Amino acid sequence: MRIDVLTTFPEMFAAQPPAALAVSIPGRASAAGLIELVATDIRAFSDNKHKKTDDRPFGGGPGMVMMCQPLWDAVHAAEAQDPRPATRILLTPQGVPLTQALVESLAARPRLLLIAGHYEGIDERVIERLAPLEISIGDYVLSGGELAAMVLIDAVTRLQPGALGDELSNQADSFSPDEAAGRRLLDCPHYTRPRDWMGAQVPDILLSGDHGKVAQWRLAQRLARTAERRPDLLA
Ligand code: 9D3
Repeated sequence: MRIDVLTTFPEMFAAQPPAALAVSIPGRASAAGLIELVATDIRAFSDNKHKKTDDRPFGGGPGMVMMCQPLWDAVHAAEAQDPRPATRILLTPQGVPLTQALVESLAARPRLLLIAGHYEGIDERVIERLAPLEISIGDYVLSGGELAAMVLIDAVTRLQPGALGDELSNQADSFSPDEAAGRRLLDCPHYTRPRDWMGAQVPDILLSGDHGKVAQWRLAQRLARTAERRPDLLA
């Protein structure tokens, strides 16, 4: 999969791959050539002699607004570099929430083109013409879309065929009935040696050697935790 990132802070993606994606599963996937990450500097496409990419908002108010032209030209220049059709994505607090279901859909595409902004906003007319999928990574305020883009890249990268190493089995073959039914549950608690740590014990069932009982207990733990912490996932 090819992933383009369009940004006015290309230095965040200058390292190949960026530090946050150079280790663990994304690091291995990069080394194996499963994802190809290409950063494009939107500023390089400014027609303006000062390489300006933003301007003051019509109607007044604080902050600056990204202009249409540099972003429009950057998108088309990036898309022309490769014949695979790109799924355009704008990272924005106004987007649909990123979920694992959406990640799975995006992971199956040949090419993603991610647009990250550092502005109060982007001129609505270029968003309308580019018609990107608009995605948010949650209800909190970031300084820009670049870290959100890296979160999305991490999530889709680990789903590329071959990205999960031996130490992490793909869970597709061990879905619980609830997951098979499309309900996503929180994980169960985990324990390792020693059996007694500062007087705290490992639950007896995990030491019983009864794999059926262990599986039952884990599913019950997952359902209880999900009901307690994330009732929205069961609704
Ligand atoms: C003054 C209104 N602000 C909205 C709360 C404007 C604004 C804040 C932060 C505009 C852009 C940003 C930068 N954030 C992102 O680009 C962003 C983001 C986020 O802040 N939270 C969750 N997901 C995302 S995806 C991109």
